[in-house]
Amino acid sequence: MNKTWWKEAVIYQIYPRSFMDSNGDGIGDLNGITSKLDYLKYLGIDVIWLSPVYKSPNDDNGYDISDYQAIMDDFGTMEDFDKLLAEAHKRNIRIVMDLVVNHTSDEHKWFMESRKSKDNEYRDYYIWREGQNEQTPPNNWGSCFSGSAWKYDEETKMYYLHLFSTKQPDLNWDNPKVREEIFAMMKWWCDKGIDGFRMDVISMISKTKEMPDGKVNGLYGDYAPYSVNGPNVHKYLQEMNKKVLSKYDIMTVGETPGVTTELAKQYAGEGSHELNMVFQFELVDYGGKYGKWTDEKMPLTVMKQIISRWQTELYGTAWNSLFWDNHDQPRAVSRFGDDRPEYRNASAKMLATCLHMLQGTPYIYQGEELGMTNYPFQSPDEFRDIESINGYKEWCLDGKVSHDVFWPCITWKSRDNARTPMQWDNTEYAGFTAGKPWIAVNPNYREINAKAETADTNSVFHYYKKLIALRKEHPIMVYGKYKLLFEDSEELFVYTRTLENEKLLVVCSFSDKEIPFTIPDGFVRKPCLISNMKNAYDHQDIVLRPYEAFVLHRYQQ
Ligand code: TEU
Ligand code: CA
Repeated sequence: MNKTWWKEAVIYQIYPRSFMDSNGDGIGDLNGITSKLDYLKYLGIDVIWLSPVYKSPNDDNGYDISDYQAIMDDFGTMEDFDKLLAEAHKRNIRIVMDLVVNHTSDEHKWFMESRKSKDNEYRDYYIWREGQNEQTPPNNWGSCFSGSAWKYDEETKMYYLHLFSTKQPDLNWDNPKVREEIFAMMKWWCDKGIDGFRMDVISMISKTKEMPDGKVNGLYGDYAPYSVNGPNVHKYLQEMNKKVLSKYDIMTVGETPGVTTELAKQYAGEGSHELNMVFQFELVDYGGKYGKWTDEKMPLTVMKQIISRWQTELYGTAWNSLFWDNHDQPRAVSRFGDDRPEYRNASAKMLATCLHMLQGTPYIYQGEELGMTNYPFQSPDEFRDIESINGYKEWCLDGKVSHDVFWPCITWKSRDNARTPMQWDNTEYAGFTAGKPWIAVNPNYREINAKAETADTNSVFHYYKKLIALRKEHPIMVYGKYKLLFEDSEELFVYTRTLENEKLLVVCSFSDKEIPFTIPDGFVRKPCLISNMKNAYDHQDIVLRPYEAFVLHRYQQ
């Protein structure tokens, strides 16, 4: 297996709008991020993934880009960006940009041209189709953010495709001019010195020519068979790799809804000349009662099967990316751990242990290192996210399901859980802004904040710091081979990693009860690399406390 810097790195995701506000307008910005680089350096991360900072009307908080080579007004200027990049590099921190090229904003100049007339030179940059009439779109596909995936455009009396919001028209990747423009833009950023790309819904860029109705699932037809992992996606990524990626020492991670382990080997296989790794969604897309909205919890055995399949099938052939949460997901500790006050600290550390000891590149989403929790929503007016706002309207206000039934589902999955401001200290608005924040601060900032966490050596923060440092000392954490033990347990996630004559035993309790446990032969009294409890692990039969996690290390005789 090739050794590379991005396999050994730990990546920290920043959602700039909610990270740090430097000028009191209530919106996080680039100078805010620069002011917190020392905090990130102290944590020990190697790479920042910046969610989009480009010019945008913010229909989807920057995932709707109107100019790929300019900075969003709310976030600052290109000079601020250059300063952030230089200051990060000074600290040996790399910066990976979000590349959102499945769609643009409808305010991008390409789309403003495209919609003008059928013979405009930009017409074919987007996906236009005739519908039967103004009320009947070309097919029954639903958009990710509710409603039809087609919008009728008065100007030319045709429909354009938008798999996300109506303000995010899908680009037509079959047009070679579109690809050339995107590749040129990517080179421009690489020449500036950025260190890679996280590619937004990159598995959705290639659509079939025929666009028949999809199977109705929920309220609309499913577009996936015709636009996810589509006919030319690998061809286009290989072209991108050849013309851009291969010319720079950068890393790439594809956000690939619908990816399987087999496809991951194509997208991110050693030697497939596409991407370095992909994000898979099997852990986070579990369940769904009303579209994606659900309050179902994944059984531990199911989680272990999914993780084990990815660990085993990609071993030696492709590379995993590891994450519990991001800006689109609820908070990790609330979803997979236990955010009740007595268990929050232990279960956040347990989840961190479980993830960072797996093979792959770990991603930390801002605030995860503090054990930040879901937001206690009281009313739908608190939503800021287009997906939650439209979802509430489509399912609840339009009368398909009652508020009481729907509320636990939408509050459990809402992306706004992850988007409340970073909790820096216990002053007003958690030290995020001197003004009024664009989205409410989680009221638990008085207890959960970076100032308190960095001051307390027993904190979630210091545990993450230690895990990151361990990764630098123990290549087995990066390169060791994975094996699952006790696969039928609904309480314990136990696995080993093996590298030459070294072995790690990773034990994580996902239970709020005490669980008896027999330490496998050969590991009793072996050095403990990290544990979230005070325990000697010097007897074979022990009782694990709620959410206990530890890692033992041995050399084979
Ligand atoms: O997300 C794409 C995606 O498939 C989902 O995670 C989506 O956000 C939604 O939760 C589906 O239920 C990416 C970005 O990460 C997201 O923030 C953007 O809104 C989206 O693409 C469109 O650019
Ligand atoms: Ca600001």
